[in-house]
Amino acid sequence: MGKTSLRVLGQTPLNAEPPCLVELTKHAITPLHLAYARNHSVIKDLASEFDSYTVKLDGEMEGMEEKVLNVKDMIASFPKKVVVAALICAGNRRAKMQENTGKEVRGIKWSEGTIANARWGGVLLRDILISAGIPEQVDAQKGFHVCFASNVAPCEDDTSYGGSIPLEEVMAEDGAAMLAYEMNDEPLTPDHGFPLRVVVPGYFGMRWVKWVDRITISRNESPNFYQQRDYKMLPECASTPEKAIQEDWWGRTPAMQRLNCNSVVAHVQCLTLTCPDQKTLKVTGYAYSHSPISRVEISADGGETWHEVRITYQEGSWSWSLWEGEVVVDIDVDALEWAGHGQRNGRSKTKVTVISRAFDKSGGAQDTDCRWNLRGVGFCGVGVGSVEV
Ligand SMILES: Nc1nc2c(c(=O)[nH]1)N[C@H]1C(S)=C(S)[C@@H](COP(=O)(O)O)O[C@H]1N2
Ligand SMILES: [Mo]
Repeated sequence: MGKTSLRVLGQTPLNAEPPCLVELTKHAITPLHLAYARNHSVIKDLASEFDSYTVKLDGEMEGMEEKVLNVKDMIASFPKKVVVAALICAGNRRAKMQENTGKEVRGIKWSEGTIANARWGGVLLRDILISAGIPEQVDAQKGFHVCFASNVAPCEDDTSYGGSIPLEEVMAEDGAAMLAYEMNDEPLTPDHGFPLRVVVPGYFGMRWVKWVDRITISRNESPNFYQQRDYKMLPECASTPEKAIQEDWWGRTPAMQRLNCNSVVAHVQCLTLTCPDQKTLKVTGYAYSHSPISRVEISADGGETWHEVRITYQEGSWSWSLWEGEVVVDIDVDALEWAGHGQRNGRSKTKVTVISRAFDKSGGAQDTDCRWNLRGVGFCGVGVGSVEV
């Protein structure tokens, strides 16, 4: 699938992420060859079915009209919307959660590369739903959910793939929930959902249903496994899969929906080599939240002092934010040489760790106390990077 630059964590179904954060964060818009792949089923190549591919629209809302939309007609008849938005897996940083807590988490041990900031082209779901008679008044939308489903292939844990988000979010006038047919100005590739995928900016990746073929307006969230029994930040006491089921933690815990505030250190570099007892470190990384990032800070002393960094890229309301900044650290040269017993080869160096935290424009902050959860989802402990100086 042209994903040879990715580190493969699972072959069937294909799950893979870019191996190098320096490379990933070099690009404001993630090129296709660095866009991670996350699949709960085989990847269907639907090219030969494009002409007859339809999306069924139905539901239990009074006054709405059931429709079967031919994708080709839909693309031709609704205005095209283009939006930059970051697609992020809820399992991003899972390995870090396990590393930080020392407790086993269940799931693919993703590092910090399951994020793709892309330009999505498609038709607004709002336009489609209005054409089917869904009311524009917020009052009438409350309590309903838009359930997306893909029935093209059976999944690991369910016969189909599905997920939902609240109807008001889809209908928001300043929103951009869409059925996308383009990624980075090219038709979607099979692995990213050709011919049509859901794009819900500000929401976690599992709601961005690929190969979508049914949209249902319902009073309930999607009944699909991936809405009900996965992608929830279970409390720490739900410590085993059995306990989670017996004590009904899946039923009692809300589904993850909107992105949480998060930051990751991509690279720490030592800038000055001349002065032995003081080093300037250059630090880069990315951050995201459900609303635009307002500030990112770094610390080289374990969180005692924080320094604001520059945001070097942000586009519209839903892109990731790239950032870079410098921090000066004092090096205790005497302690170093003592520790090395006078041996200089390598032992005269010390490791400096830099951590990061982010804030967003809605007043949210990265919840760096983030605890362990069974499925290792939503991890947002401080971003961490280090360098030998
Ligand atoms: N039909 C379908 N849609 C899906 C999935 C899937 O397995 N099947 N995976 C979801 C998850 S968990 C994520 S993170 C994103 C990944 O999208 P990508 O493979 O285009 O990067 O797609 C979402 N949509
Ligand atoms: Mo995901």
